[in-house]
Amino acid sequence: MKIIHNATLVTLSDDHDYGIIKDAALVINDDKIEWAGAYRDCPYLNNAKMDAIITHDAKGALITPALIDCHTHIVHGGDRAVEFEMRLNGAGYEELARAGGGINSTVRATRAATLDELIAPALIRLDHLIAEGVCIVEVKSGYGLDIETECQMLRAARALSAKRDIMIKTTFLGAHALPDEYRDNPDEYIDAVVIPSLEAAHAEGLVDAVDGFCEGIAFTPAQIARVFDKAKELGLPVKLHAEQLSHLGGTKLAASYAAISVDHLEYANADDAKAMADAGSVAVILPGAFYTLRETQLPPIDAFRQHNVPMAVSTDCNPGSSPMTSLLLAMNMSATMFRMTPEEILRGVTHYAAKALGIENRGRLAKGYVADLAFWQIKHPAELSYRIGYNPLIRRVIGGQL
Ligand code: DI6
Ligand code: FE
Repeated sequence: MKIIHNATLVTLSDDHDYGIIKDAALVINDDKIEWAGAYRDCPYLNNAKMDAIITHDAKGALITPALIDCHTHIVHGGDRAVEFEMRLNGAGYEELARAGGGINSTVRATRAATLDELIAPALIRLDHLIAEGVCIVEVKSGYGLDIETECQMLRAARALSAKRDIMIKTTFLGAHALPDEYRDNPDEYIDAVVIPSLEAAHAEGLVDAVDGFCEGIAFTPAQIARVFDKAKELGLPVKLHAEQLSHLGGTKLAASYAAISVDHLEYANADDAKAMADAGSVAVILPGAFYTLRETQLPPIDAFRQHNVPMAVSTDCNPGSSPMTSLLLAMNMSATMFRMTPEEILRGVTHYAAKALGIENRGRLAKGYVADLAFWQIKHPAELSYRIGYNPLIRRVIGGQL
């Protein structure tokens, strides 16, 4: 057993005021939290077996559950910085597409990369997240768009967890975009590539969940439904990029498959929020893409509140619409741009992010939860959303390993 003392705990176990406990003690047994409460009430302190207890002075740190980034595309080849500059110099979208730009340039770079060439840059991005106290990162495929490269992306994602102290959750996103070779045949692409890739990746044990991009520039609800049917057949949970750029009905489709999350949602409405509430889906809010695309349609945060839809917040780290590797910045953006409260946001990068990944026992400081912790040099948890470009992390503790 270990006892952490001289700390303020942000337990998130209470429904109000973050479940803050001042002058607290946190008791850890193996990798799990055994007890969290006021130091003076700690039943383990005057224990006869005190010798077997290791105490750790947190020196006044504020401790939250470690953070969780529940929607990323950190594995991919290349980047789109030059394209970014060309756009700012006035190049049009079509001009760039003809010059091989956009998502298909990332697909080409990803296909050309070896496994190690996918892992190395992803590790750099991952290290930025880890430096901010992140303990779980979800990683999607979706830049391979052929059977071998979709699997290769997921292998690269899984390999990250052998190189860092991090849990990686892998999501199959074969229905992300239409590759050049299927330009006019989205249905054929679903049959010939997406479904067989999903089967192959699943057979290799590479898939924790199945995602899609339901959008005018991507796939229709009917096409996504075919992918979801296969996911269901394989016993895999689903999630969806929906209503990001327009209202196409992806949210209701996802809800009808009991999606664990629906993500983006700028163009979602109160009906969609209701459907998500009934299905138990988490709304994943992605301010990085909103910011990068200079979107003006705000996600319906009030409707999510009214219907008690849990909200998560994530980076959506990807080379096109959200080249962002800071979850703390995503937190700040969610407050300033979407008027989410710092408390909603902190819950959104901890236990609701876990829920968006189908994980039950993480993201709170309470008995039975895994002891994944972030120690911060701050006085109040609102500071995590308040500051811009500032990282007060002192240390991360994974699985109770002090
Ligand atoms: N939504 C997005 O904004 C990105 N993917 C998605 O599903 C775009 C990805 C890219 O441009 O590379
Ligand atoms: Fe995304």
